Amino acid sequence: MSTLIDLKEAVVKGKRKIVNVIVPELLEAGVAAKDILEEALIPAMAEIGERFKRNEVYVPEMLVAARAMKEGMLIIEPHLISAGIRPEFKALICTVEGDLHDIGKNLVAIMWKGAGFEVIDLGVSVSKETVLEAIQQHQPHILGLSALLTTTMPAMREVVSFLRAKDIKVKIMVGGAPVTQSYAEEIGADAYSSDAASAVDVAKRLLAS
Ligand code: B12
Repeated sequence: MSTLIDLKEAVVKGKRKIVNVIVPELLEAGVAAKDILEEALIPAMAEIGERFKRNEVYVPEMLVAARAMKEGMLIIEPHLISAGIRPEFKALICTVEGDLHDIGKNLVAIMWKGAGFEVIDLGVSVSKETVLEAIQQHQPHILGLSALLTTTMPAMREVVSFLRAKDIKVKIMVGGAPVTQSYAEEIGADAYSSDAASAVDVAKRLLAS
């Protein structure tokens, strides 16, 4: 009989076939979906995030781990919903208008999901008007904006000032290879993070403040 430790290990190693076997096995044995999430899936993503920060693993390892986590999540999601477990925080994320890069944004979305956030991903090349509509519809606590091109960084600034002008209270976090802490401050974003692993810590700190 597999354990939560085996599941965590399988996610860290990105072994999604094993995850697809262990998760139903644990549910069958009466382990609560909440425990599977909080004691195996989330710690696995936290661990891979730490390893990434220490340069022990790189983006490909993070992606396979994330995919394994996602498959585990898919299996437990209906159980979490029927148990009435609601994520503590809701996040909205997208790549800004004109920019089609989504690998980094997807990683941040996955790490946020891994940390237990509900994440609504609006995709790539998203206009400020679409962001506003989505905020009004979903009422997220945090908005993540990604830009990979120096030519699309101004679109990031536009989203921030557009939302501020409309007095939208959402916390805004920005990232992407050309984006920096000082750029985030300059455009009035609430936070910046250089990678998906620290995006979790930074978001949690921001939401606690
Ligand atoms: C893959 C790629 C593409 C793919 C994108 C596929 C996809 N589905 O994303 C394709 C082929 C489509 C592409 C197209 C183009 N690309 Co391109 N692309 C890249 C490449 C090689 C990798 C980007 C990547 O995925 N990195 C890996 C991820 C994991 O890293 P990341 O995105 O930085 O994300 C991390 C952090 O930045 C952060 N992060 C990211 N987003 C967010 C958001 C938040 C909220 C937070 C907190 C953190 C965060 O966390 C992530 C994970 O740790 C880069 C080169 C490079 N090494 O960066 C060029 C690069 C970004 N591309 C570039 C260019 C020029 C283009 C094109 C204009 C090329 C062309 N002439 O057509 C087009 C533009 C298309 C468009 N309109 O967007 C340039 C940009 C130059 C510049 N300074 O503006 C780069 C730097 C290549 C280069 N050296 O010239 N590209």
